Amino acid sequence: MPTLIPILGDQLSFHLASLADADRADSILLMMEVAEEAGYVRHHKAKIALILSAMRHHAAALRAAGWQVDYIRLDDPENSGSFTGEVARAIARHSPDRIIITEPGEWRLLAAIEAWETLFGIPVSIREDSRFIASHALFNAWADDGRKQLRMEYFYRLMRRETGLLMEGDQPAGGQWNFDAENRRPAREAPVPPAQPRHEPDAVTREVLTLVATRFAEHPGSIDHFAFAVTREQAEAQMLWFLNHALPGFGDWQDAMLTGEPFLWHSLLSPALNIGLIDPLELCRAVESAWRAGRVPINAAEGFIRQIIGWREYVRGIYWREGPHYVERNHLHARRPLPDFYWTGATDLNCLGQALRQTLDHGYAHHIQRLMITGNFALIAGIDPHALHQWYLAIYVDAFEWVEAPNTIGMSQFADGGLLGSKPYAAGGAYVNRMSDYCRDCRYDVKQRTGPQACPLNALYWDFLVRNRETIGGNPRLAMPYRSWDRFDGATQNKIRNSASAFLAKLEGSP
Ligand code: FAD
Ligand code: DLZ
Repeated sequence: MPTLIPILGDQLSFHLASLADADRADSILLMMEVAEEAGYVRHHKAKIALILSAMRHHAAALRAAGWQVDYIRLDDPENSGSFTGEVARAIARHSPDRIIITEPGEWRLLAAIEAWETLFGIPVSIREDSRFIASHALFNAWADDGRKQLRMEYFYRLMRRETGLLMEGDQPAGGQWNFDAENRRPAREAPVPPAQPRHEPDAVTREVLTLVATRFAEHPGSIDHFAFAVTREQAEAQMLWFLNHALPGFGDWQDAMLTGEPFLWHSLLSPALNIGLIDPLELCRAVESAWRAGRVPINAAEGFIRQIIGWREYVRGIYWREGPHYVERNHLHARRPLPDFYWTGATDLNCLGQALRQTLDHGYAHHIQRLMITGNFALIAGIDPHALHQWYLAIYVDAFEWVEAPNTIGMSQFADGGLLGSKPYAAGGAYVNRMSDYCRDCRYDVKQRTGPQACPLNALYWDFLVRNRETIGGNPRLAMPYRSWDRFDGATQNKIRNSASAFLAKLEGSP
């Protein structure tokens, strides 16, 4: 009797733990397009298209490599619509004597898979996902090692030592662990960014795009510009393009935001990494080689490698360590509903409009847009972090809960009370004006604090600090802004708070 090996839509790699010792002649690989996965949050059309197209291409590659693949298409008339339903049908077809699966990327699915053994009466082995550098045991050993705080920087140094990346013996290459101080140059100094390559849809992708356009017409976002890498070859081409054209400027300009430039010096590799088309370590080794060959500066190579072996591995460790209820945390008791304009882009704050409209157009925004535009607005406006988490999970093509939730709940909304960040990433208009050209074409004046022309972020920022003083007022990293607030006279303080209240009252009825 064969072994049934389900392969999920973000497990599109030949190097899966569940395949490591599998016998091609005696294994059935089950790949399932199911409506439940498109609907547990209302995913952006481009995200559904990316996953279905990449799954179809991967199934063909697996077959070409000699694997037996049982592939369930979304429009198969018998499709039950869920992983559990499809595994039940596959068991009836193949009578396997066991199931082996690589762990999924979400608590929700892990719970469903853990129920299969009892439900189906055959052994189910769930294997740890070996596509990550840090195992659960390694992360937990680090976290449990008598630390008061789980700071990414220290975890990152461990990852550098574990991988040997950018190391000279036991010392960091270039004499420093972190070159961030040389990064983050403001947008107004930025040269013209390199043009991203397009991976033109082939017949498989075009068929998926038609399916998505009809079946998921009500879902947010556009697929008109769809050009993501959906095969390993395209992902490798994207990686090569990045190494040659964007990586040299990545360090300097990683925080810059420019009107009409959604991608700038970013790699757009998160979808390929997260669904398994590219191996993170292979990518980091290629980046290191580019630095060692003198093709890119150290601040670019180190800055990029830190995002992958530092942040990416670290947020995953936090997600699994903190448990399924992490996504419900709400340290600041923020309760305001998510404004409708997050789904439409229809807002007259130009910074938000720019970030939201490119998100709807592409399913993509870069890190600082996610953190300091859409995330910052939600934070200072007191938006319910769980609603925001569901939005991020739905709207970005690279969003899977293990990576999205700690970034949203923790880094961006401080809803976990400071597990990921030592202070909330809250900012007024001055930050946006320094790091972007968005304020130039905005109907609001970034220099004004109150009044009808004033940038709403300014009053909201102060209002956020005052509203949450009881919870975060003792944070030493916020001592300076609280001192500044206390120096305003009473009339100014009132004006600021009234401006914020008036804006927030209108927001309830947005757009
Ligand atoms: P680049 O700027 O080229 O960076 C290179 C790579 O580093 C990325 O591909 C990614 O794999 C990794 N990386 C960078 N920052 C982070 C980070 N903070 N956490 C994890 N990996 C990181 N990333 C996701 O992959 N999926 C998500 O669902 C996601 N949600 C986010 C939500 C919020 C609120 C915030 C603030 C960040 C989120 N990120 C998420 C992190 C980051 O914004 C994206 O990884 C990045 O924008 C992807 O674009 P890129 O590949 O062009 O990245
Ligand atoms: C996100 C997604 C979507 C939209 N559709 C499918 C699908 O039809 N089949 C599939 O195997 N996976 C899909 N996925 C990805 C899963 O939701 C993913 O495996 C989980 O989010 C766990 O990370």
